[in-house]
Amino acid sequence: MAKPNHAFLAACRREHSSYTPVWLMRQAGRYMEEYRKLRAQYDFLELCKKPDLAAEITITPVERLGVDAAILFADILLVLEPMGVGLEYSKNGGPVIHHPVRSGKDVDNLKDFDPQQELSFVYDAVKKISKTLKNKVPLIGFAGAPFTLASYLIEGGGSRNYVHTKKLFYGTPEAWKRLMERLAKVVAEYLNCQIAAGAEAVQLFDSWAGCLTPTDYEQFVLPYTKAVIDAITPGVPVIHFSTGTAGLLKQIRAAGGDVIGLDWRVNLDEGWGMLGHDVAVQGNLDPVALFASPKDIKARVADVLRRADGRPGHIFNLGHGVLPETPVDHVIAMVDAVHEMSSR
Ligand code: 1CP
Repeated sequence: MAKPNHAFLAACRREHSSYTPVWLMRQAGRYMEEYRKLRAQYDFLELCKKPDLAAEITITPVERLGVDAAILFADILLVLEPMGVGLEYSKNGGPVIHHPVRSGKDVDNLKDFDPQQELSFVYDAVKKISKTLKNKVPLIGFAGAPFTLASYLIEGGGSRNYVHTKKLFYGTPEAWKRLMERLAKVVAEYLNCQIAAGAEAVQLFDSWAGCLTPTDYEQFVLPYTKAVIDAITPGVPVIHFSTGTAGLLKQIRAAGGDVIGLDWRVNLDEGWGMLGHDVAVQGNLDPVALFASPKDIKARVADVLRRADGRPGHIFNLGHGVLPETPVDHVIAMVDAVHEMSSR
């Protein structure tokens, strides 16, 4: 059930609320002792595939930190496994794709699958979480955006320069188009299944879009991200997240989203000004700022809030995920500071 007066959902809709809502990307993860303990017993993919554990990992930080939204514990790369590319997470958690896609033939050899059936463990987790969180905070579902997913499929893991990815769209634009169309279709279906199971908002992670030129983004990425966003169940807010895209904000906005993510490389007021105030924003504290003293954290929170200027439609977050070594008490100090200083 939607909670229409909740601060997080109100901000997604650019409605007023009595304080600025806050949550953190990667709030369920390695900086928390509770997570590390579970992780010592289970492989990462196993955790994702056991709905009881995924639900527990999702809910623990909500209770511990006092944040205004939960984010499903899962990973953007889960949708790649049923395509038959050999997804594995190495000991340190970094993803590896054993059979990367490098040609049109590789694209055509990807397995077709039904996201409703093959990823049912995700929706089971969403159902369990929604039941537990009822009347507390909204649950955010998520998926990788087509470009960021394609970059992992093609590079075989994380990358610095995205050489293979760019070579595919420069050299074989037809194969690129086929790949992006398939990813867009799968991602939209996957997100709509999460919504049907109880997710009240969804975030599309285009974490690595910042490596693109504005022209390449427009030609090779924008149409597919837009297709995903346009296909999302009407009425459910979409957060469009990316990093390093201060020079791409016009294009990111054109691709869509009710809320646009801003990272710390742009001042929040300037970024919001470039996007236009008829869209909500999410961000944008530097994740490394959480290693500063609680006094300094408070000052940096104050600066972000000052730049948001009390306008409706600001969701406080980091500009990217919380880092594994972050002290939990500093995270709590940040959440408390946002609530205290934005209270109105
Ligand atoms: O060892 C471990 O315990 C695994 C670490 C880990 C965790 C906790 C991975 C591997 N994924 C996750 C969970 C995860 N991933 C969530 C859970 C919800 C949350 O608390 O936010 C989410 C939303 C993601 C999304 C994700 N996975 C993104 C987009 C966000 C971002 O950080 O940019 C990306 C790029 C991934 C790929 C991925 N999966 C895991 C890692 C370490 C990575 C990044 C690797 C890289 O830098 O290329």
